[in-house]
Formats: sequence, C-alpha cells, structure tokens
Amino acid sequence: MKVYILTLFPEMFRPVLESSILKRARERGLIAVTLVNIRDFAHDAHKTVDDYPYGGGPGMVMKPEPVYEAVEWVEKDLGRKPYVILLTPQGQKFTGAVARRLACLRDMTLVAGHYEGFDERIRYLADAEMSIGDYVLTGGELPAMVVLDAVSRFIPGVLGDEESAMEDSFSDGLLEGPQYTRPPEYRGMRVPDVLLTGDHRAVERWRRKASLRRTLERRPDLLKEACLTYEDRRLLEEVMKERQKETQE
Ligand code: 4F9
Repeated sequence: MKVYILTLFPEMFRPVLESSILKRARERGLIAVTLVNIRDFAHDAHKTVDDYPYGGGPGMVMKPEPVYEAVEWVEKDLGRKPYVILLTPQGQKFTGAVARRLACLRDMTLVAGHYEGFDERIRYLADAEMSIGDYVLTGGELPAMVVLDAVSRFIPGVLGDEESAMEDSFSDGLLEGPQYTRPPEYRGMRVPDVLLTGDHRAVERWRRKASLRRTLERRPDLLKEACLTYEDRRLLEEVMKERQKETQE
C-alpha cells in the first residue's frame, strides 16, 4: 500500500516508521510511506499555513491553499486520485473493522491538521473523516500514526505467521483471554493447569471460554454484536452460572 502523510511535523513520524513492524513492512515493500510537509506548499516567504478565523475568536485556522496543493502533489505522484482521510474529532469512529477495510486500499493519504482547526473547505478534499476517540489532541499526527499502525497489521505479510491479526482482541468481536508464559508458578500465582497439559482441544475450549468471560466482565456491549456459535452460547451460559456461584460465595 502506498501511504502519504500530510503534516506540518513530518519529523514526528520518523521514529514510528523506523521501529519494529512498520520498518520491516517497509523493507519488505508491503508499505511505502511518503511524508509530505504541508509547509512546503505555503505561498509566501514566511511559509504561512494558518490564519486568523473570520468573525474573530481564539486560535488559528489552517489555510486551505497549502493543503489543497499538497493533495494535488500526491495525485500527481500517485498518478490517480488518492483516497484522502482527514483526522478530526468530528469524524467517523475508527475501529478495528474500519482498519481492516482500509487495509484493502491501494493507497491512503492521511491529513493531520494542527492549530484550532481546518478551514471548512479542506473537508471537501476528504473521502473520509476519522476520529480515534472523543478527545481533542494537539494535532492529527498521533491519530494518523494510530490509523497507519492499525491498518498495517491487516495488510497480508506485515505480521509473521506467529502474530496473525486474526487472533487478536476484536478480530472476532471478543476480547482476548488471559495469556501465560513460564514459570508455571510465580509469587504464588499459578498458571491454570489445563494450559500445562498439552491437551490441545481442552486448551482451545478453555481459551474460548476465558475470552467470553473476559468480554462479559469488561465489555458486555461487544457480546451483542459478536458472532457467536452454538458452542459459544453454551460456554457463555456456563460462565454466567459460574459467576452467579462466585457472587453467592
Ligand atoms: C483527531 C482527535 C482524531 C481524535 C485532531 C486535534 C483528533 C484531533 N481523533 N485532535 N486535532
């Protein structure tokens, strides 16, 4: 996938692009990232990219011209219309399901704004607006990194066989259950016996049930949307009975 990132702070992205999985994905040619400095498209000698809001008020607003021209530069470089995503708190909620869909795109252009906001006309450039959560940040850079990271993990080959994105929390709409590694007992905390047995079917059943239990306890809202098999529903019944017993004790 070809990714363009339009920002006033390209240096913020370098450490992220040069670390671990994203670095490996770029080296393998699975993702190509181009950082585009919006300031390079400013018109005046002062490289102005923001201005006072019409009608008054606090803060500065990003001017439309540099962002429009930066997107036009991307279109030329790419040789076709890019898919443009604006990172804003007013956008569609970015979820794992959205990330998985975006991973099918040939290209993705992330526009990170700064200052108090964008000139409204910048929104007309975007195919989508995305929010990573209900909070305001100092800019769209961190959200752009979040989107890039989450989308990358769904691009085939980015994760090794050992680290499939399909096994993670949310991939089937449930949270992951607890995981353990050695030692079998640490400071009195024991690894559940079933995991030490080597009985793969019993382990799988235990994992599924633990995942259902954790989702019920922490995110019952997810259970309504999750796609559960007949066996899942039976395991969930068991969990609910166990929890009832636990509260009676
Ligand atoms: C963007 C916050 C997406 C959350 C952009 C300030 C933002 C944001 N999700 N905050 N600029």
